[in-house]
Amino acid sequence: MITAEVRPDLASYYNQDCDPKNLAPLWEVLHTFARSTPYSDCQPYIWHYDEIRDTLLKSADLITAEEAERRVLILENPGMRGRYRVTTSLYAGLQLIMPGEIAPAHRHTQSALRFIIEGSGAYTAVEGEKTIMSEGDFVITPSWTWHDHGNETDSPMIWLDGLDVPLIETLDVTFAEQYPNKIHPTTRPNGDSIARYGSGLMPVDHQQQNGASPVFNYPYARTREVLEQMRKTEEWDLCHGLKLRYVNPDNGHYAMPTIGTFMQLLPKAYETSIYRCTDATVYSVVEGSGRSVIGGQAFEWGKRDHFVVPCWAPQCHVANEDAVLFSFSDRPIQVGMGIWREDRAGA
Ligand code: 1HN
Repeated sequence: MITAEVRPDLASYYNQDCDPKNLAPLWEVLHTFARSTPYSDCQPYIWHYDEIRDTLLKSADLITAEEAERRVLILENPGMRGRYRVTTSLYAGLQLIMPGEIAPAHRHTQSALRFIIEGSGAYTAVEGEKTIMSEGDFVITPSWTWHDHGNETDSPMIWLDGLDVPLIETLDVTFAEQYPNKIHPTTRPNGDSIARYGSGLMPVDHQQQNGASPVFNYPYARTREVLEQMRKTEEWDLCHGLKLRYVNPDNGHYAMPTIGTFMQLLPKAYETSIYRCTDATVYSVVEGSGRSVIGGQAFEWGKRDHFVVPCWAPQCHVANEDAVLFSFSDRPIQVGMGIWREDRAGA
């Protein structure tokens, strides 16, 4: 690397010729763009649910869901504190909604997922259809769709929010709008979208809308049944155990254009082979417990814990008992751009 420190002629060229004209020499920084392997500020990390649950519940004594608009504690990656993100391109948070509360209707260009962590019976409404949510359900609110949440039960409800906030910020395409009323009117019966689009059928003249799935709740009961049925054939993947991706029935792609979501089963004592991929991934433990080694660091996990695997960090997992893991990443973007890579090492 040529540096201005040992070349005073270059230093004065940079400062006096280039800098006033908003010009900068590529040769000083080319090595940071042209790397042989990825660099990331994102660090492997785990949030143990039993250590953060009380902190989240305490927020309800301090602020209402309506005051907060969304009462969420952001899972901030320790390598990117103050940048409101869990990986370089994605945001994650845990949202709390107490009995009787409403999180008012709005819409934005960011795409969002909810993955239900604790409680059942609260609803998310998307574009006039309500869905009642239960633990393990995966719910989407596609870009620019009106959505509100409400809890008409008598117990708190907590879910994981995953959004492409940092990605949309990078592109500068952040738009948002408040709905004039707290709640968007309900125009379709509960269960309408999954019946129409999520049952291996589709209205004959249905036209694809915006690249997101027309199914907006993928209930855990169905997902779990699929895993249980598939385990009977004992066809385990060496790196993943049994791993499924959530799919948009319109086009066979991911449920949303920017965020890929997955559910996997690791049977008791299963030890995955070392694996790495370029999409930094957030995991949510749905059932069971186990241990992962991520970028050389060991993490013990149990139900409702959340952990992050950075881009290209080697990962392997062992289940102490049958374990089910939900995960999400920006894989659809990387695949669409033709830059996604994986390395299955020996497997
Ligand atoms: C949002 O709209 C929700 O609708 C949650 O529940 C988290 C984080 C950033 C921007 C919008 C929600 C969000 C968000």
